Amino acid sequence: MAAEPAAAEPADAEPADAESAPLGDAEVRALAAMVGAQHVLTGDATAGYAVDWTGRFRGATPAVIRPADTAEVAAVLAWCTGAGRRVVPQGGNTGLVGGGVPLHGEVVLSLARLAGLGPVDPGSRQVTAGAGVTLAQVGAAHPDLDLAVRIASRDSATVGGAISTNAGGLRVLRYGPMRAQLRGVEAVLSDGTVVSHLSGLVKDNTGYDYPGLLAGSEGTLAVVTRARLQLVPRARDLVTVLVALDSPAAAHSLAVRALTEVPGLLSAEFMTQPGLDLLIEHAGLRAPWPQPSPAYLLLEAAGADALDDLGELIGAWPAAVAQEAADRERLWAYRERHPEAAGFIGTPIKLDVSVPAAQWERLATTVAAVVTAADPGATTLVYGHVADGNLHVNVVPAGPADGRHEDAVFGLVAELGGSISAEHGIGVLKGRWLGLARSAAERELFARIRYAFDPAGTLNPAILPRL
Ligand code: 2HG
Ligand code: ZN
Repeated sequence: MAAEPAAAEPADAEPADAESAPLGDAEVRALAAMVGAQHVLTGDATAGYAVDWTGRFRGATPAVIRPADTAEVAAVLAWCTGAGRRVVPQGGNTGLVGGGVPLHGEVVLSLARLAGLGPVDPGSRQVTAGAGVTLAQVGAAHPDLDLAVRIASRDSATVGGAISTNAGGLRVLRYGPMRAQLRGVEAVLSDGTVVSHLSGLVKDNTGYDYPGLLAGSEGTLAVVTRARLQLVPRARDLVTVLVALDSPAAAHSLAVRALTEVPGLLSAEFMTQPGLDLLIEHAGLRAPWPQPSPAYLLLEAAGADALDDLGELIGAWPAAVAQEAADRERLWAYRERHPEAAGFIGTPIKLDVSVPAAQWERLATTVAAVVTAADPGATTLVYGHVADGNLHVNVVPAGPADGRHEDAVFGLVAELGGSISAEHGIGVLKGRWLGLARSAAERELFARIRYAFDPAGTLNPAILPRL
C-alpha cells in the first residue's frame, strides 16, 4: 500500500512520449497463465490499442491483456498491483480525451472479450451486459426495448467504456446519461477484489451508490466487468426534421421551446455550415439546401403527435421532414458524422463543454473568436446537444497545441459558469484545467475517494487528482 500522502494534485495533463518498460519472459508467462498466451499481446500487436480515435493521443504499452471474464480480470489486476504495473482499462477505444490509452507506459487491460449479454427481463425491462458488449448490441437485445443512451459510435463503444465516461449523447434531454440507466454493476478493485450488486432493484437504499460513483470515474476507481442496465420502450413513429435557421440564437430558442411544446421530443442537435461543408466536401454528403444557412437544428420526436407538434413548432423556417428510416438516417448523417468533420483538415482537439441555458448563445457565438485570438490560423467547428447546454468545440490548431486553445475555450466557459466536460470526461486532455470547474476541496475529496478504492494507484494513474 502506498504511504499516506499529504495533498491532492491534479495529475500531469500532458500527453507524453511513453517509455514502456518491456515485460520480461517470466512476466509474460505469468499473465499468459491467467488469460491464455494468445491474449497477452506485445510489440506491434499492441499498436491499435495505444492510439486514440483522433490520433492526438499516442502512447506505448508493454502489453495488452485481454481477459475473458471477471475472474481473469481480478487475477490480472491483482498481479499488476503486486508487480507495480500501472493499468489503463480500455473498452471500444472511442474516448476523445486520452483517458483510455497508455500514455505513460501502462499495461492496457482490454475488456473487449467480456461480451456476454444476458436475457432481457421484460418485467423489469432490464438486462445484464458484459463490459465489452457494444451499445448497439444492447439496443438490439429486445424488439420492443432500447438502450436510452444513443451515441454515434454505438457500434464500437462498449458498456464498460460508456459507464466509465458516463456517456451522454443524442437523447440525454429525454433519458439522461449512462448513469441514469445503471441499476447495478459488477466491478473489480485493483487488488483483485470483486464487488457485485446486480439485483437491479429500482428501490434499494442499502448504503453508498457505488455504481453511480463508478459512472464517470474514467477507470480510476475500479474496472467495471458487468452492468445491470435499465432499458426503455423502443421509440415508435419517429419523425426527424432538419431546420435551417438564421443564427445560433434562433436554434437555441427553438430547441428550448421544443422541450415544452413537443412532448415526444428525443433529440435537439445544433450544427453550422462550416461543419456541413467539410462533410459535403470530404464525406460525400449532399447539401441539404442549395443555399447555406448560419445554423441548423435537427429535431427528432416519437409518437402519434410528433409530426403535428414539430410542424407547429417550426412554423415558417425551411425544414426537411423525414419519417421513413432511410430518410431519417440521411438527415442524421449530417449530425452523426460531425465528429469526423474536423479530422478531414487536421488532428482536432475535441472540447465538450456546457453552460447554463442563458449563456449558451454567448458561448456558441464567441468561442471561435477566443480561439482565433489565441491561434489566428486555427479552425473552430461548433455543434452539439443544444438543449442540454452542451457545445462541442472541435479545434484544428495552426500554431502549437500547447494548451493555448484549451486556455481560451475553458477560460470563456468558466467565465460563463459552465463545465469543461459535459460528456467526454477529463482524461489527460483536461486535467490541468480541472481547477476551473472544481474547487480545491472537491479535488481533495476526489483524491480521497480514489485512494479508498485504489490505494496502490494502479488504475489510470495519469488522470484526475490522486493523493
Ligand atoms: C458527439 O456528440 C460526440 O457526436 C463526439 O460527443 C463529439 O467529436 C466530438 O467532439
Ligand atoms: Zn456529444
